[in-house]
Amino acid sequence: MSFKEKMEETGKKKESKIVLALDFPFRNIDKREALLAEAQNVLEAVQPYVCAVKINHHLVLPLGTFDGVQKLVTQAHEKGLLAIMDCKANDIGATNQVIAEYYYAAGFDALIANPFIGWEEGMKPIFDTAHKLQRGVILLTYMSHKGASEGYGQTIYDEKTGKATAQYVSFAKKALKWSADGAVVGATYPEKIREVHEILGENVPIYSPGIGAQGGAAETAAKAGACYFIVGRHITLAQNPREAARKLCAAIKQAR
Ligand code: BMP
Repeated sequence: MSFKEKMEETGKKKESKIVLALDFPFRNIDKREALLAEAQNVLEAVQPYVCAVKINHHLVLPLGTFDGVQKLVTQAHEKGLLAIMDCKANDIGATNQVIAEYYYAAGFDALIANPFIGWEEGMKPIFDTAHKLQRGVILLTYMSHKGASEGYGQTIYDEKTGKATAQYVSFAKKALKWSADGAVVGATYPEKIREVHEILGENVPIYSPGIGAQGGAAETAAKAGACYFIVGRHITLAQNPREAARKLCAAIKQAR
């Protein structure tokens, strides 16, 4: 079963489309054990209301991939959740391959990569590694932050047609061509979600971050065509993470 299919199945089983971004602010490095315990507690508390967990440098750097992070991946799997590594792979293919091999070896079901590097000797080794191990690749398409327009929104010339097009439109077409398992489009740009969704249809699901702390709204993103909702600080830094996740899960269900 592909990662895309596993996400569909897990989303239905858990009745949630939320991907928990398990992110926390910087802590003194002698507080790493407490950080791991906090991450484990939040994951345990919110697991009924999410379908996957996404881990970023916030935990990989202090906890280590094959130490604390692998414990969290195992915990997620035991609770029936999938685990996504948000490494935004962005290097030459040979390096990307090693990055992918380590994260998949740690148990991650998918990783996020930057299509800017192109296919040959860039993205291809990641997809080859993912296919061999039956894991997923999710591609950045239009990021959620303010400066996203400078890169993802820039005008480029399409190699084949010679016509001007937007960078994110080209990335969305590549996500389709390369059969990516997902495309990341910020919830802060619902009009971009709509446009990318028109290109991708139901073939490549849209993962939308930027909800809450960055000002985006899950309901608006859902109506524009987002399929999964990546949510971090709105849940992890809430007074009651479980309640924050429960409420958001219900709001998304209603919007969809
Ligand atoms: P938060 O909900 O706390 O803003 O966290 C969003 C998470 O998604 C962070 O881990 C961030 O690095 C990631 N992310 C994002 O915010 N925007 C993007 O365009 C792509 C991301 O991976």
